Amino acid sequence: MNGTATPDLQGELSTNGFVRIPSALSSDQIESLRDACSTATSRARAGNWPHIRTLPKQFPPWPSDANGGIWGVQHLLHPDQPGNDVFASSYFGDTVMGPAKRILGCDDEDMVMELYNLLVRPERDFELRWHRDDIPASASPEEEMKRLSKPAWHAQWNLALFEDSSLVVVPGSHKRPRAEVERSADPYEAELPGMLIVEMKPGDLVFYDNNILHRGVYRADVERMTLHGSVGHVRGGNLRARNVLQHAVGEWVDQCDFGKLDERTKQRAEGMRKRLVELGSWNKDVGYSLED
Ligand SMILES: O=C(O)CCC(=O)C(=O)O
Repeated sequence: MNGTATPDLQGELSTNGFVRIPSALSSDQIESLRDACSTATSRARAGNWPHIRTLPKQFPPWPSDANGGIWGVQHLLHPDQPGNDVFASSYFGDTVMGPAKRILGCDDEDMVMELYNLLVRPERDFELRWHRDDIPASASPEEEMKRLSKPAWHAQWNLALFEDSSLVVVPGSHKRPRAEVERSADPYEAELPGMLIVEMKPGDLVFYDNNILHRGVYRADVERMTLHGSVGHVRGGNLRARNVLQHAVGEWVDQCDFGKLDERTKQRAEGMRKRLVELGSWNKDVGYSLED
């Protein structure tokens, strides 16, 4: 805390690599988002939505065949995604963008639309290996530090609609190279020194640095609907462009209809979309951050 009733989100995120905001959503918001997420997930499992995270692949690009099972539904803001207005309201509204602006230390005019996806219960138990989202495991300690000492220029979050203890992080690891024990560990090591299982209740919001050392551990018998988003700062430039555009958002972002948002949120959304399109026009052939 910073001495007032307002938590120091930026400070906590900077120290630990993640920060939790309990009960960010009202029960009405949880209910309406659960409905929209159930529809999106059922369509995806039935093979009616091609933008999915398929088992057992960890990183993009993912194939669009859902037969082997899925662990995520991509592109909630896509114009063809049913419920995209509910998702747009949750992405661009103050519940998430308020804390995101405090974390980035910026105003609406600096923010760039990025990704909004859904992480779901897989059809069979599945685990992600330890990773940083934008630094490959092969990086030397010097290469890790070079990247980690640059500003993040983004905020990334998980917004849980059911209890969720899938995300495991090593607090503070977003500021240092991997220790020898982390570097030489099995990629699926169940216990790393100091690791923490991020426990979330329905409606909890957790922001985390995407280059914190982390993994996901998912169970087929535990319901999961966790909205997974990121927002950029306009100064993030091509580093952020790679993170976002590797997910092919550029193919549809100009077709999103933000007409159902209230006027203030709509203006924010239009500005954020415009800045993403501009970023895309400067940063072609971004490639992929990590490979399976
Ligand atoms: O499931 C999660 O919360 C983490 C997902 C993750 O680590 C990733 O998408 O790279």
